[in-house]
Amino acid sequence: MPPDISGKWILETNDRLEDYMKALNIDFATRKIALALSQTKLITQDGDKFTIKTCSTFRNYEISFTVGVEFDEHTVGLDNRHVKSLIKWEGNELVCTQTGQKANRGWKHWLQGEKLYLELTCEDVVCLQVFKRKE
Ligand code: ECB
Repeated sequence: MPPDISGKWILETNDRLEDYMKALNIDFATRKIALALSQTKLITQDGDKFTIKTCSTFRNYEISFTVGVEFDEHTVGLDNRHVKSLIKWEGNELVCTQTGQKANRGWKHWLQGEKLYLELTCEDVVCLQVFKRKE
């Protein structure tokens, strides 16, 4: 059985988000806003079907997918690129590869202790976010 990462999670720590945004060519002003934001993840998980909503006071971003089924992702409000995304379980890690203009792009989620981890990768940059459960 894969782990259950569903629930409401709030960002606790954020490492190298600015470098990740630079790798995605996000402009200076948007980076400064994004860096100052609190983020909340709302994850629903029903077997292989997921919805992940990333919410903030500035912008929200949502994806829905089925594990193992590639889909077209348009990162509206992030870097606004089109990628082909494929998400799989690799052991206890939920791993996404985002194929497109940017090399080595993707993310992975896993649970450790009471925390939800997210690694966001683009080119040679790895951003690490740690979330704790909200209520
Ligand atoms: C949606 C809240 C953040 C809004 C930031 C707005 C502009 C910054 C532009 C690009 C920054 C790139 C990423 C910001 C960090 C996290 C957003 C979602 C990252 C993501 O791909 O999450 C995955 C895994 O949980 C699900 O979409």
